[in-house]
Amino acid sequence: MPAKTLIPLLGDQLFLSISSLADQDPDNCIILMMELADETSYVRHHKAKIALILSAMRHHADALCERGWQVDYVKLKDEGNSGSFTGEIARALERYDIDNIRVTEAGEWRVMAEMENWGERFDQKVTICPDDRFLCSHDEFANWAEGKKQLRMEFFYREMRRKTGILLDDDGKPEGGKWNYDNENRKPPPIGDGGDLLTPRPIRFQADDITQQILSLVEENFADHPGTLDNFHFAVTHEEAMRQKRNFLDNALADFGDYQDAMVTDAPFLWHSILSPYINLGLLDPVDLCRDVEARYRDGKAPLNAAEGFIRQIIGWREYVRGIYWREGPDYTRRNHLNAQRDLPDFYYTGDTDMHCVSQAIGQTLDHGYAHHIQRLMITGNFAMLVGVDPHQVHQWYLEVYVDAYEWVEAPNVVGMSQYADGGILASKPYASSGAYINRMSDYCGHCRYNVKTRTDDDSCPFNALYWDFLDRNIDTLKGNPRLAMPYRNWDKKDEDEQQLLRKRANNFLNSL
Ligand code: FAD
Ligand code: DLZ
Ligand code: SF4
Repeated sequence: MPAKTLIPLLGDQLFLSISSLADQDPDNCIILMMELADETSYVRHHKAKIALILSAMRHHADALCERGWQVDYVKLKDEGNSGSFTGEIARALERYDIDNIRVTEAGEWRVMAEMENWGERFDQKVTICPDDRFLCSHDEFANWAEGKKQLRMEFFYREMRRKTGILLDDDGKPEGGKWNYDNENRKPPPIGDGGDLLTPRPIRFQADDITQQILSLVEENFADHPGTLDNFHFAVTHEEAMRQKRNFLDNALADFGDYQDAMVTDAPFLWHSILSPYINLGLLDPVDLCRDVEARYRDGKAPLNAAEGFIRQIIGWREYVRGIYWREGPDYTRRNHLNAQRDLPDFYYTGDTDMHCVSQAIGQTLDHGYAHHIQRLMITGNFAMLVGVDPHQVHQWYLEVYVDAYEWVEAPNVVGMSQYADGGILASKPYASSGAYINRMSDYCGHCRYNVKTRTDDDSCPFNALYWDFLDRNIDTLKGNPRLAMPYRNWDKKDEDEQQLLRKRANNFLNSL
């Protein structure tokens, strides 16, 4: 028997044509999939996140076997499981006659550093293949960024539109005449007079035997991790992820554009796709998805603001944040431009706070491992930044609690976009807001014990005083930012008494945390 190729396949590489498998002969390869203590525990992942990944891994192993691949699958509790990628490869090399190792690059610095050691650690030749699930390679992003003072997503996104031809007309011009319909993505929630709201729902997939076993495994081994499995409804196979994709295209896409930023009490999903967990795992192809969305627009089934708004998130934001992550290096998650030092409040793990917006966003996060973009940015992220939580703790929390969280996508969104801890590489100004924004975009304030209209009373919305206190506290660092000129002018216009009252209200609140 000739020696074979060993192909370690990581838990977020569940893509049937992942680069490590391309052009390989199934008869000459052993695919190694590993459930590992290192990966299940490098942060305290939400129980649903572990369940989704392990169940999807087991289903993917079956799908590969059906296609003729030989898969060696190491389960979490298998005897001798060393708990690490390196340890399991070493054990596999004892089981098989292997002459080379092929792997697709990892999605984060921590695992990439481990992978880069394999060449020295093992006698076999190691080939690390680029991850071509992304449109923009590392080199391409570096070339685009080269020499630019500011790396703005909008210009990167236009390049990706040109590269794919998505939503371009025959002359290569943007469909409808504009590249970006962001200002048509901001309608408040369409709640009727009776408070009624009909929204589409993500499919709730039934747990099969494999998923049932995983749910028990997670309950037994990760009881102290945040979140619950009570609502576990995720797709765990390629076919199920495709069904959820069709469900989104048929029932939610058309209104996605209008209500992308809206927030509603007890309505966690609204018109969002709930596809990020599957795209990030490899169960769905992001560019195929964008082409499906474009087709719905061209067939007259979705308006341009919905199609463009959705496509921008994927070939724009998603690719752009990945580029920033790899460009900025492994210390990115330790950045702390505003020198914020407070500990993350305990209620981030319980949702137990009188601030209704925060309680809603955290509550649904613990229930489902999901919150949509504006909840992550303008509720939990905004609050953490206003009160001055250490951004590394904020980063850890986001990495734990969202089922779609992998460092390459989570860290730029949290450290850069939501906490401004990278000093403005990703966002041109901090996404700080008072309660007025939350009131405009949600029905939350009507259900809250705080008064969103006032600023300095004991029952005033905490976001209001915290917003001014944040600007005041960070005046030396932020005042020179031209995009903050207006808020600072408004702060300067307040008389000393009002400034003192705002500081006092903010401090009372901060002391109560
Ligand atoms: P939709 O609203 O339906 O959007 C469609 C798709 O666009 C998503 O599935 C996702 O693939 C992509 N997308 C949208 N916005 C972004 C973005 N800013 N960056 C990258 N992709 C985007 N996304 C993750 O996938 N993992 C994370 O860990 C993550 N952490 C975030 C943390 C913060 C503080 C913020 C502000 C955003 C974060 N996002 C993250 C981006 C975004 O919130 C999620 O992708 C989105 O909420 C997923 O839900 P959905 O599939 O219903 O998205
Ligand atoms: C996130 C995760 C978890 C919870 N468990 C595993 C696992 O047991 N085995 C595995 O191969 N991958 C897992 N992952 C995903 C990895 O952490 C991910 O592949 C790395 O973060 C590199 O992107
Ligand atoms: Fe949130 Fe303030 Fe509105 Fe309450 S009043 S829901 S704390 S924004």
